[in-house]
Amino acid sequence: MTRMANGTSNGVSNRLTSRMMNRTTGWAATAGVAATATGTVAGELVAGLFSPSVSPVTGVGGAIIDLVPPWLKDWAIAAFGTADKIALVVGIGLVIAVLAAVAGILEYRRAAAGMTLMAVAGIVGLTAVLTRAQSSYAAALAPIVAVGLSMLLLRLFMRRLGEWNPDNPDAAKLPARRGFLRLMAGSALAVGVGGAITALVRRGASAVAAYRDNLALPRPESPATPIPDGADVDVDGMPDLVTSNRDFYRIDTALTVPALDPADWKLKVTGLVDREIEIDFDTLLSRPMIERHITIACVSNEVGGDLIGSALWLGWPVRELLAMAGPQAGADMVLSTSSDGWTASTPLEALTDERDAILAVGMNGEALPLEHGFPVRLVVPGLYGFVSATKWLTALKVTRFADDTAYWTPRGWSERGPIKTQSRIDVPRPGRTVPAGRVQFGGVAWAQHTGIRRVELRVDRGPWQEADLAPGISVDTWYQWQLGLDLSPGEHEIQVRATDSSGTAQDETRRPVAPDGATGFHTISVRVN
Ligand SMILES: Nc1nc2c(c(=O)[nH]1)N[C@H]1C(S)=C(S)[C@@H](COP(=O)(O)O)O[C@H]1N2
Ligand SMILES: [Mo]
Repeated sequence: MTRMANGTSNGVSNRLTSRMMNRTTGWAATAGVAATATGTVAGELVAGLFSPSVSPVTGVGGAIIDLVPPWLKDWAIAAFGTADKIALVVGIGLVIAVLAAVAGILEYRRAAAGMTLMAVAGIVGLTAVLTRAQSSYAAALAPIVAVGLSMLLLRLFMRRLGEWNPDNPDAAKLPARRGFLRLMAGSALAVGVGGAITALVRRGASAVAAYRDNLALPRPESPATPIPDGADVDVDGMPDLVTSNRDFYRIDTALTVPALDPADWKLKVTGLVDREIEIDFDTLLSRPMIERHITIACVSNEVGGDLIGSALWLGWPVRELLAMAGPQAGADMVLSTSSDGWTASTPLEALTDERDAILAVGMNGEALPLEHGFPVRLVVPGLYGFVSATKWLTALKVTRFADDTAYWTPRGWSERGPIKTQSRIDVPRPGRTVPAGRVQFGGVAWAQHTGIRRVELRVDRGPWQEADLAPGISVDTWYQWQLGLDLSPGEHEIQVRATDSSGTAQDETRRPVAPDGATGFHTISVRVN
């Protein structure tokens, strides 16, 4: 009442606008949106390049689809029809924009308040990305870049805005105004240019990722042997017996993950063969498939390292394809080539004998993740990845070791790479302090294509003590083991050693990973209270 009586109509509206939003607040909100847009575009670009299966926006979208109650999903489909996914992305964009504006205003009122909001949103995005089935640890990079850049830009904007202070009557004349507007223009330009590049990079990748997500794999004519009871030992902190696609280590030279369209994919078999062959993806899928548990490892895996994983692979035996081509006498190697030009040299015998080398299309019940070689890769039991596990496979050349060299050979690595028998202590973690008394040990051991017969531990170089060896899924997978040991207080050195099924113990000599795989006993120290 008093206010009404006091003010002219002009005064009232001024007071209202100044209370609702003065000019500085408006610019702060705009800055929040500009900073976030730039960061988000950068994050999407990073994802397009390094983890095409999932980006911050598609990760959050996927998580929302999984989390919304069915009635809301039904409503969205009824309301938006086939545009429901676009509606979701637009909706996510609007929510991000509102949060970004709020972050801008908060940050202007109180330094770090808006950045905190961005960080929280970033953690939500990171969680969404990492909980997606198609995720990988590389996928974490994109939300981190997105939020990091957004926060940095927000700070920059706020510094300029503070210098300018648009509500100051002389503001229009200040050079600070130019500084702020220039940053705004730069940000808009980055969003435009970055967005265009991202769209180009992601257009192919996201179409392939969508195709991959919807691909129905054939059922294997020859399923994997069931996992035997007790193969998975019940000790806290053990690695999963079958490694999830998300946790599976990733090694390759590909700066950007190839996104191959299965409709265009072809595999050529050439070289010393009676008949050159070319097959397409549908033909491959129509072949009788086998499914096998196989543990693959990287030659760069240090003793005790984690560049090793076990998965259920689905595909067509390579030997059947090679038999159609008819390798000629004198051939002893197959040079496999990936779409990005990377090559591996695999002994012909390893691809034609009964070990079930696979032209794999499936990994743990789904199509290969893009990062693990979609649509087709090689998996060869018993050989390190660098001489066998070609991802994004496009060609097989039957040849001779004397005539062709693979990618890593001139770079100081061996032309052949059988996996060396190894064992690893996973529990307790190295350097742990544990209470005195019985200490529970557990870990894995592998001798692909031969199998493990025995695992032993020794304490402070004392006598070897045999561990409980769990049954392996097959000789081509790792085995789990466990052993409880009574340890006296103090610092102890524990070593592990595996013996393969042929009776050969693992090599004690410490050798580096180059040129053909590390040897030596995994050795950890444990402090007992
Ligand atoms: N195209 C291609 N395939 C590749 C590589 C590569 O660099 N490029 N690296 C190999 C190596 S060294 C290993 S250890 C395995 C790793 O497979 P993963 O990334 O699926 O675990 O892939 C192999 N296949
Ligand atoms: Mo590797």
